[in-house]
Amino acid sequence: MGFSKLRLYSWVTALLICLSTENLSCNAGITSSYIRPDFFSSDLPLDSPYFAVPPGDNAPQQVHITQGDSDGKAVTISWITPKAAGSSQVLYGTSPNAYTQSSNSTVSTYSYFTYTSGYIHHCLIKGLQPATTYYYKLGDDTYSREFSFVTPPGVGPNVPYTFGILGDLGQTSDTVTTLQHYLKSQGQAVLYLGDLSYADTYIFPLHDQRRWDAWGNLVENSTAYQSWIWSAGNHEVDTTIGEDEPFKPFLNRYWTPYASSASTSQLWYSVQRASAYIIVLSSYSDYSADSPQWIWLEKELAKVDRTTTPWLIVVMHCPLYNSNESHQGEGDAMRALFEQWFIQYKVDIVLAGHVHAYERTNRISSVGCSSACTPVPNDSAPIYLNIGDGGNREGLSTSYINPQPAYSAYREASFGHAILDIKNRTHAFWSWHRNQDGEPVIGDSLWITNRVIKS
Ligand SMILES: *[C@@H]1O[C@H](CO)[C@@H](O)[C@H](O)[C@H]1NC(C)=O
Ligand SMILES: *[C@@H]1O[C@H](CO)[C@@H](O)[C@H](O)[C@H]1NC(C)=O
Ligand SMILES: *[C@@H]1O[C@H](CO)[C@@H](O)[C@H](O)[C@H]1NC(C)=O
Ligand SMILES: *[C@@H]1O[C@H](CO)[C@@H](O)[C@H](O)[C@H]1NC(C)=O
Ligand SMILES: CC(=O)N[C@H]1CO[C@H](CO)[C@@H](O)[C@@H]1O
Repeated sequence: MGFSKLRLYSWVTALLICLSTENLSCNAGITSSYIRPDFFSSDLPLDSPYFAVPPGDNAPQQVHITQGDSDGKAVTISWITPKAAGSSQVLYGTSPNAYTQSSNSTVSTYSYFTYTSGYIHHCLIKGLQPATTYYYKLGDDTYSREFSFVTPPGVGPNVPYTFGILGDLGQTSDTVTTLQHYLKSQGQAVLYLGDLSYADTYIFPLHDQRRWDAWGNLVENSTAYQSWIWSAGNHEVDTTIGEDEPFKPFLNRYWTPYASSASTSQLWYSVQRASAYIIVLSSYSDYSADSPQWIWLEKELAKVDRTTTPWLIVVMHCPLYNSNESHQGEGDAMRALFEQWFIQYKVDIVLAGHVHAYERTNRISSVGCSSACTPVPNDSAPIYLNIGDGGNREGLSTSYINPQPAYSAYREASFGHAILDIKNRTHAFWSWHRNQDGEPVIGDSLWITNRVIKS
């Protein structure tokens, strides 16, 4: 795109943002005046081989799985058939080609302006054995496809587990690099930090829903084989003039096991996986005092038993701390409400995306001081990790606050992904991998010691 077209694009996008009922700020209800700078990496074209659909007229595509209950004995398998509902069955079992069990899916579609989605299938499979490989088959006799996944080990204090951390992926050539590096890692499940397809950045057609389908196919090499634990970002809000139902495409396409953690919304929930207790929050839903999300989180934090799940991890889209000029201060409202709880309950790490760069803070707190205060070291506080660098079309956030604030331990405006390798109840190894290097090269790393269980 030429310079003047880019300017026009930015201007029209900004106008649409102002007109939409939701806003890009993390302060639910207040519109951010932030307008992105004039540089973008382009999305791959819709006919890119990375978005190719499987052969067969109505073959299942965009296959993805996620945890289906609170402790990993269930999985939800989702897929889309483009032309007809077709078979709603998942055949599965513990040996390839010997499918001893079956389960049926729900099927639905949604419309967005003139776009109508394919047939979206969600199939909840319960009663799975821990640490077991399951093979599954979708489709009918003519167009069937087979995949497999490994269930997590049973929940317990000393269970090692490796999480991949990805955020703000989009669908550019940088996205492909991030994914291909992640696929070579030892990650067993993904904690996804929000902002998936960036379909909402399109104006012709407005919020181009074909980009959701393209994205579903792009990430299938990972999402069909391991659970991605989803959180929603500002690009999932997806409202614009004439389409005012917030999160419509996301909620139709990506299920979460919210009911099993007594949540009333698909957008915030918790799961236990191995030795980790993961709390997912929604930066773009109401979280003000006494809102449903606030009430749920207050109860949820009190439920966590660190002798069973020593690792307490909070996932959200908008960071509570970052020293980046991009999106400055957007996390302040949530920080004012939740930071004291995170310290009280000794949350180990808080993961966020949104700012297109990598940053790791020291353990610090701003509790009890006004907005312009300097955070102080606090051993009970979480480390705040910002991994919004999956590679989307909006490019990197490169302008930092200088000098680097004392709370910021490491920051770099490069695309990449991170790995959280939980070794046992006391130690986890954190590593961040920038795209310019091969996957085994570590850009930043740290041994993280558990905040509660010390030996
Ligand atoms: C599940 O789907 C299969 C194949 O479409 C069908 O034969 C069966 O009746 C369905 N079972 C239930 C309980 O709906
Ligand atoms: C996914 O796997 C297929 C088959 O190996 C490959 O052709 C495709 O490029 C892969 N996609 C990505 C994003 O790496
Ligand atoms: C950490 O922060 C909490 C909450 O404000 C406070 O009660 C505690 O005293 C602080 N601890 C240290 C070591 O500063
Ligand atoms: C946990 O793993 C770390 C790193 O391998 C090791 O130093 C530590 O002794 C282990 N702790 C326990 C309780 O097993
Ligand atoms: C989003 C965010 O947390 N931005 C912060 C950037 O850093 C300044 C101070 O250095 C904070 O005031 C902002 O809140």
